[in-house]
Amino acid sequence: MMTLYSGITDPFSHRCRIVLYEKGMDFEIIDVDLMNKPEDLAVMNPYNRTPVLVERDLVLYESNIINEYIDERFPHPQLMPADPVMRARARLFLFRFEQELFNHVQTLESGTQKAQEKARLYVRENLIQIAPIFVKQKYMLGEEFSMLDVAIAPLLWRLDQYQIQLNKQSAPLLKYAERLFSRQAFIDSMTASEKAMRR
Ligand SMILES: N[C@@H](CCC(=O)N[C@@H](CS)C(=O)NCC(=O)O)C(=O)O
Repeated sequence: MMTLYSGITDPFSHRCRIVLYEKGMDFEIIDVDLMNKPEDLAVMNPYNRTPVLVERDLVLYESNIINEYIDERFPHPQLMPADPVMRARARLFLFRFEQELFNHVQTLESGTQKAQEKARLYVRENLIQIAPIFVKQKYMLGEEFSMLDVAIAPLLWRLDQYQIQLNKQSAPLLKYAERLFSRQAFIDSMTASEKAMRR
């Protein structure tokens, strides 16, 4: 059985929880308090961060790497595209999400006021840019839910918490976000602390 060491408010762990619930197989989640990390976290992950996935003698860290492993190990429903060209494009998108959005999470959560303000503006601009995608399609890659939707969902859930307000032109993105939040796997994936982030 897979065991996920998961931060209770950590957006990266949230991504892995979503995939585990989308797959509907057996797994165990160990809640990690990042203010009081268990000693073995640093043994499993040299960066001493969550999430970490353990399956027998396999120990993985980095949310996107964990998620691709789960997707390959339990192929239904498949979350990475089957076609190599589309899969390569999906990986490029995942990389861009990290660069333009998720690399700012730490600042948004614990940076100085000035750094937070700058990060908010940067993330906001990048989200506004992708909003038009959802005028024509339901999900990031088209009509099917995929790993890209998994990757971005925890950030969209935290917009209020990070005090990021989008403009009117971003309405299609907010509608898309509601579509993600209404999925059963997304609802099941949340910790009590995450549920309390949005009313
Ligand atoms: N790139 C990593 C980021 C993981 C990460 O930054 N985890 C944070 C939680 S928000 C963490 O464990 N921080 C604790 C620390 O750095 O002390 C991933 O995708 O898994």
